[in-house]
Amino acid sequence: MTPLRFLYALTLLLLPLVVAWFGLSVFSAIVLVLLLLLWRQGLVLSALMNPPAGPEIELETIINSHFAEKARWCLDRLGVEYTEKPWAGIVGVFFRGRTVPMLNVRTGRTRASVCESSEILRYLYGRYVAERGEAAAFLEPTPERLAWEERLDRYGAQLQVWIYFHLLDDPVQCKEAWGANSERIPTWQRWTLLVCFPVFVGFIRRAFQPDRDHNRKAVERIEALLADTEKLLADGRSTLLGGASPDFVDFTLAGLSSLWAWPEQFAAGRYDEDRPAFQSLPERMRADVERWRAAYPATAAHIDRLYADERR
Ligand SMILES: N[C@@H](CCC(=O)N[C@@H](CS)C(=O)NCC(=O)O)C(=O)O
Repeated sequence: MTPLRFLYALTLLLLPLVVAWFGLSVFSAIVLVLLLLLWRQGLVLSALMNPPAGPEIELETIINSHFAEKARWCLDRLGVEYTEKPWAGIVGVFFRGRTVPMLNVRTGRTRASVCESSEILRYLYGRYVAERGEAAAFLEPTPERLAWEERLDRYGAQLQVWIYFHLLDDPVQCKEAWGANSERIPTWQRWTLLVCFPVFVGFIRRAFQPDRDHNRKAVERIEALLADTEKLLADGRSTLLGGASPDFVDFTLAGLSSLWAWPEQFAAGRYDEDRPAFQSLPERMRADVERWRAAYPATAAHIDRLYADERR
């Protein structure tokens, strides 16, 4: 939001107070409303005449978000220039009602936004396949890849239940994971996170219901998915669906699994100092990770290899 739009929104909020405070007449209130409508129209037209400056492509994220990592990885792989705008966890969804990743692109005189990691990948393929050819082939949405992505996205959602089951009872780690200590997050967001933390925790508990029972079911589903990837990878193939080089399904599996595999090359190492150390995570969470690494060695090795070889 530009400063002028912010000022407009603030004025809109304060207007009823001004009217009540000064005991203005109905006629004066109508004049103020008309002036505000005029101001709004001015903002719309000036935005059209002077398209906002700023990056051509911007990815709004939460640093440690696994869905953001999926989109970030595909953007990196595609090799397009973009700017990342990290937010403190929950601030964006709570106050703006949008999830991350969110891609903002300049479209002529206006800007367009795409939410949902899968929709972002579809946009990137459509936008860049003609221009980049082979370099965009890893994003081609074949029916088989799309079916796997759908399953993997559900696995990503189960992982959210699992991680919140462990993290919500550990406020220090939870705040850190949401970016409370990160210098890259605007100060106002970090303060908002600290002040609103109990409300955010309540919101997440309502949204994900990460209690013992739900966590058990989530873990069952996570393990069912990992058992299936393990079967595919058992023949020694180097990509999940058997292609010659990794595609977006591999990056989706690895990016979403970053929540438990905790790879060193997460986000290509851009946020090393903003991630909690694996050893500092709750013990029961680490126990699950060790169990998964032992039970699904081919999948764990695939994820580790993708991060080591493809995410530098
Ligand atoms: N299905 C969505 C899931 C996105 C999602 O759940 N994102 C989480 C972070 S992993 C989020 O936006 N949380 C809200 C927030 O922290 O602001 C996608 O694929 O993008």
